[in-house]
Amino acid sequence: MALLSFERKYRVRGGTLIGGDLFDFWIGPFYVGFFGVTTAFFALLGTVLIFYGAAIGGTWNPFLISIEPPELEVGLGMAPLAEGGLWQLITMCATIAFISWALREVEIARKLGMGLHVPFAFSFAILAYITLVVIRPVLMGAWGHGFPYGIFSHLDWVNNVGYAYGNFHYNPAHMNAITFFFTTTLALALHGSLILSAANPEKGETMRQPEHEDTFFRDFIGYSIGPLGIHRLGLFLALNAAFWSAVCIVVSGTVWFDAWADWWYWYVDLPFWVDLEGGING
Ligand code: UQ1
Repeated sequence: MALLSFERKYRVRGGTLIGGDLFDFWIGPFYVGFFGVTTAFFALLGTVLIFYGAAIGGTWNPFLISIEPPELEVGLGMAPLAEGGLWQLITMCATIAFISWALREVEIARKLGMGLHVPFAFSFAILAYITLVVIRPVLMGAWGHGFPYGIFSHLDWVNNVGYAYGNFHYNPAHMNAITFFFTTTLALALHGSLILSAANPEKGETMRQPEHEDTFFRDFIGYSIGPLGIHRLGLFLALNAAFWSAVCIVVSGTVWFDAWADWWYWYVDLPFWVDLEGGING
């Protein structure tokens, strides 16, 4: 079935979470829905506020524009627009727009009778963002712990927060996150190259089947995870990368306040050798 006739066949009414039939229509190729309207509204409003912040911020250099969160002294109160209030409104707009986008994915998936894997996956990215600008600032008692919205300024923030805990690479949750990020790229490199090697032959050559893909890996390492399994593995790896990123920052400044390298003294302090003569404490 050609793509366009397929789309016509499956552009069905229903599956909406809110609004019934009211927003149940398409604009060109795009499904609208209640959450399409809220996404567009809050994305646009947030963008306008960013431009307003840039206009009163003293530079139009795109690398230097920065929307700063309130000073720490403001705590969890509301700040004047030019003193972090814009950051607070933009954060609200972004959060509502991101969640609306996920719920629009839910409505589209429901229409098509599909699983909710895509919005489930996207919600991990939303969780990572909300952890940085809402959950951790609230746990620490000040919006000023959120990161600034600017290209260089957010890099500086990551640098400064990292060194506030000594060396962030010693953060065990950060280690997990990095390992999952790297393993995700390994999995996608293996998968993408394997699929192209079988499914995208030279002109005139025949396409190979999933059995060939399985056989390649059985010949190679004695094991194939299978054409469905590799996608389960990929989703698992990618979601864990986002999840452990959120964990590694939310525990910094809430349950752990020192250099992350010192966290590892739990190992040195294990009862087996803590009092041994000649040991690190003896
Ligand atoms: C794999 O086994 C497999 O099944 C045939 C794929 O599906 C097409 C893959 O893309 C990859 C990369 C593998 C190999 C992966 C592991 C973890 C053995």
